[in-house]
Amino acid sequence: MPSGVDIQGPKLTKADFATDQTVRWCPGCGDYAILAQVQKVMPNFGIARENIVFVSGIGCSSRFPYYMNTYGFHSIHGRAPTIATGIKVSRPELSVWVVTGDGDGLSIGGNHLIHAMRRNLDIKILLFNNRIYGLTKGQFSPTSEFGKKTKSSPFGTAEQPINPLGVALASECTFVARSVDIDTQHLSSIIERAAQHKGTAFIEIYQNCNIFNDGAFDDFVAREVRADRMVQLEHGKPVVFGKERNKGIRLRGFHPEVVTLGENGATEADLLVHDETAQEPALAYLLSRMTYPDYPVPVGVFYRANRPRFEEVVEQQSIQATARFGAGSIERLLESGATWKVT
Ligand SMILES: Cc1ncc(C[n+]2csc(CCOP(=O)(O)OP(=O)(O)O)c2C)c(N)n1
Ligand code: SF4
Repeated sequence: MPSGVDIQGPKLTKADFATDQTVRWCPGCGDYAILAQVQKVMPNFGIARENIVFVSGIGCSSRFPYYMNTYGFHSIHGRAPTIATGIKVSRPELSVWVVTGDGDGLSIGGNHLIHAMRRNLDIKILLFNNRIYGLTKGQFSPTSEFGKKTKSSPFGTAEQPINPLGVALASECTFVARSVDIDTQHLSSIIERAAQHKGTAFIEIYQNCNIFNDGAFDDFVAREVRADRMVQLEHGKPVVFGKERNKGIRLRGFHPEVVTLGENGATEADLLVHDETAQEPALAYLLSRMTYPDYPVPVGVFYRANRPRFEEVVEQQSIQATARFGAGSIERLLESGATWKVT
């Protein structure tokens, strides 16, 4: 059961989380695979549907709450973290999930996203990264590659893409992870781990938009190349990858390098051992910057930490203030201190 959520519900199944709404995503969209995994893991948390809320902004990904048989808000562009904050602070016992896209969460909603993360509310944020604006038909997004030609960048974009995990780490997020729409087993395990975390959990999910950015991640997520071009991070284990499990990442100062075990004297003992609980998120940041083709692309939990949660601190302050000053009154507050009459 997600932390802070203590409302036990009846035993549910995946089918209980499906709605009667017609799904409006394009056939083949990666959003379907993510929806299926979320619906699959939800019953494991033992929470009644009426105590779960999915909040989204605007975008294809943000249609998600319609398809979850829970409470939901399809809200305002970029403002899902804000609405989720209000819900969690006023009803801390609820399980609150945010679904956002790379446009919704990192363009118009960038400001809202970073502040929700640094507050460490116990909310779970799923950022569907398809490196494009899908709903508005194919404009570049903050995660589009430098030089990418789109409808709104006919000569190629002139700006560097944002690294969503870097944003989460810089915003003091206490659980930072990445997964992929088509790696369903990995995705469901990461969603479960996010749900167990006590605090804000951020998962970047690579998601294929087969209409406006098809194959954006194929170079490394395609089944036949994945083992050699991606690496699954596991806490306390050396960072090893490859079909033969014979390649790994070694750190030379602050520079990660790919080595082949058994070549040039490289052994497993030389490899970086992943520590998702490292006091400083510097290692997680280094890993988050590893991109194909120079490196295998890492997935898994990059970083997690325990810190006070916003809703708990606010609740405690409220209890203490009420004990000291009595129950509050908006009228008294408005009339207190220096007041002026405008005539
Ligand atoms: C205030 C406002 N500005 C712009 C838009 C247009 N708009 C709708 S969705 C969107 C971007 C969605 O991109 P993303 O979050 O990546 O979602 P996707 O559709 O790719 O899942 C934009 C710019 C809007 N609806 N409201
Ligand atoms: S436009 Fe792209 S992201 Fe939107 S539903 Fe279609 S395939 Fe999915």
